[in-house]
Amino acid sequence: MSTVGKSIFCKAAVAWEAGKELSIEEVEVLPPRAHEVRIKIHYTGVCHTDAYTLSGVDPEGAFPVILGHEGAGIIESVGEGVTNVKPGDHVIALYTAECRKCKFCKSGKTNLCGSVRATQGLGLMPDGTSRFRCKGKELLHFMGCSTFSQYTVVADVSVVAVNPTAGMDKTCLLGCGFTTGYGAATITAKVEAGDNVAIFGAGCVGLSVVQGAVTNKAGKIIVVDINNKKKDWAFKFGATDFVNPLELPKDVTIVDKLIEMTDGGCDYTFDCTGNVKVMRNALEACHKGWGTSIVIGVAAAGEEISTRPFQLVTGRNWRGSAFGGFKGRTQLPGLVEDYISGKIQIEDMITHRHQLDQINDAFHDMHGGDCIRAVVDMK
Ligand code: NAD
Ligand code: AHE
Ligand code: ZN
Repeated sequence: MSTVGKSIFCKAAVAWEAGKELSIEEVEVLPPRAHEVRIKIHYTGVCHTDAYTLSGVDPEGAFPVILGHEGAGIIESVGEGVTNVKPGDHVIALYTAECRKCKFCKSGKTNLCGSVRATQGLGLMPDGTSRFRCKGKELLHFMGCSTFSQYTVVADVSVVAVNPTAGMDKTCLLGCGFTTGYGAATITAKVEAGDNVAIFGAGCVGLSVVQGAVTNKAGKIIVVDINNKKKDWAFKFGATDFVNPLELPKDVTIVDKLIEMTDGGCDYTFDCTGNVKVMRNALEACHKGWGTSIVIGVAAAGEEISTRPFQLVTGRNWRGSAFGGFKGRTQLPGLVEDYISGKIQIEDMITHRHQLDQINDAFHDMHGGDCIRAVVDMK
């Protein structure tokens, strides 16, 4: 029996309030309206940002909500006016939309898109309403994706069709973690051959920066992490060095150490921790005159970054990167081809797998120190 134009009742992990475990519920997923699509989510990764918002420190965090923004699935139905995808397409949800019409999209200077960002931040579809109901209540959407539901509705500008031969348990990681890190190195920084780089934080994002640095033939690729278990992971993906800042002699800071290892400082550094003190160290470990530090990590409400202005006066640059600078609809299909051809490694980063009913275990894994990415089978 066709589900087109009707509500679908399915399972979803609902975050009723901040700081509480997710609750598996039956939810109603309304049909897509004009310029919207409904996706059957097959797999979703669990990103540090999902835990961040669930913890209650996200200024945009609002509840009750269906979290998740790293998902792959198949289009079930489309609303009026949708031309970029069709039922049956294998797709990746995009938390960074690409409308190709707004000032941002047309600027040629950024991958950020203004088309749906305001309502997305409020947890609503572009028309200001929600497609999710549960126990008589409306549930909010998250980052324009809500992949912790077996079915979700997203804007047509927030989805891209990709090669259907690629396993969706892998391509889901292209919805955030892998793409963010890889793009930060290859698109935002545009690391060049021989450049010395340092990556703070060896989670899925940081290790993907390592892969981007390897692709662009960086010189030293130094991974900095306070968890020694990340050392083998760093080398596995191509790091040349690993430093645990907690193990340095008392009178040597991580900034001193990196400057000494790179003859004056790094060409590029990347914060993949979300810790504002780490962000400062990453900036100050850059080479005088040209070094650039890229903030990728997401910091809690109220946090601010600081450094002596002299660090910038003397030529260091402080930049940020969202979704690795990738334009999702234009560039993700190519990244999926890179995965299929073996140019990029994704599955090696999947350390844990769960069924939807055990999705809370994926959050526990993340905090356990042994996890790069947990992938949840939503089917
Ligand atoms: P993760 O939790 O898997 O990895 C973080 C790593 O940082 C861990 O290995 C941890 O040991 C290490 N770490 C923590 N404190 C440290 C310190 N003081 N010094 C060095 N290392 C330290 O996280 P992830 O999923 O890889 O995400 C990394 C960050 O990037 C998060 O803040 C996440 O919210 C953010 N993020 C941003 C974007 C974006 O588009 N800007 C996209 C995805 C994730
Ligand atoms: N809501 C937070 C900001 C969160 C944030 O910075 N998100 C990143 C993506 S994290 C993916 O795991 C991002 O892309 N930001 C750009 C954007 O448009 O959201 C806050 O501080 O309000
Ligand atoms: Zn993410």
